[in-house]
Amino acid sequence: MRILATADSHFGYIYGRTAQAKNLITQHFFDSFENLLKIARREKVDLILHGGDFFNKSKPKKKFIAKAFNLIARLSDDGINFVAIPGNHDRSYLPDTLLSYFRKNVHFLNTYSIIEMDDITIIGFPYSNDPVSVMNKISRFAKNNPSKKIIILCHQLFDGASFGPHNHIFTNRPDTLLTYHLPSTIKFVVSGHIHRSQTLQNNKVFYPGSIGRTSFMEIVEPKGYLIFELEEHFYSTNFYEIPSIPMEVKDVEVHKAALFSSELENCEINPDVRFLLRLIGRKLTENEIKYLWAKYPATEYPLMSFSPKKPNMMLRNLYTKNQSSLYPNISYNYNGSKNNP
Ligand SMILES: [Mn+2]
Repeated sequence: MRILATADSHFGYIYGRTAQAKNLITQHFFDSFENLLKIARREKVDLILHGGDFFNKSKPKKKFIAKAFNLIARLSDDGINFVAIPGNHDRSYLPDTLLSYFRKNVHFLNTYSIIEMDDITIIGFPYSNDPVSVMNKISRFAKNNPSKKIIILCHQLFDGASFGPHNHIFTNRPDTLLTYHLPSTIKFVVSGHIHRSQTLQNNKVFYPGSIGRTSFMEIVEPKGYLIFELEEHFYSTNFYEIPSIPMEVKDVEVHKAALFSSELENCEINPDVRFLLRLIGRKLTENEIKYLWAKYPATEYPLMSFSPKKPNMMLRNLYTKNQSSLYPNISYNYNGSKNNP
């Protein structure tokens, strides 16, 4: 069996300073997803798993719902199964309008659900504030059904997950799931939530990552999807990169009254990427903020943003040095893991 795993499509995500820019970014997420579906057909996958944050907001516009569903409905016609669960951005619930577009082979799971497909059992559940209880429930099911090959689909934080340019690691938190919370007999977990693709806990947990960058914290991350090959007694996985809109971050140290002077004059802004100009070192004045907006008009720099946006804020340097050159074309593979039953 072949499975394509994806997550965090954030349909309806908006960014940009002009209507045109906003459309471009929103459309990028739909295009990336459509690209994944093409790949699913080409690679003849049997099943697509979506780990949540399907939409960017819990009450998405009708046009976004229709657009997303139309893409998925065609898959069903091609005989590819699709299973999705809601994430925290979906407020653990996918809109009823979406569910009402019923199709065979398409499963939007708004509650804890068990789906049998060929010889595997998919257990999916919406983003939960108490994932340990849900895992206990799955453990009981696994114990009573020792021969079932269980795959868990969820949208949770797993201990050891990393994100951001400084590789912040989530650990020792009450809301992170640890290896011992997982039923020992499961095959693996596919989860949304962390936008950086990674594998954790001895190849038991996989984050496919988001299909496009939402936050500048994702600047260094390649975006893509995972393909799992399930054999009788083992599985293997690979991460494949898809194109995404590049980001650049430029830091300008603001000294006393230096903002209007040459420092900004020498600062090259690339209008074709999502560009973040960070003014660090001291608070900005109202006039300086006005000056910046005037110096970089939205029509010329539609994908540019500043921080801080408020004059009374002061910025620390969040990024490693030379961040503007940090858009590496990283591609990496997960080694297939032997998972003997
Ligand atoms: Mn997300």
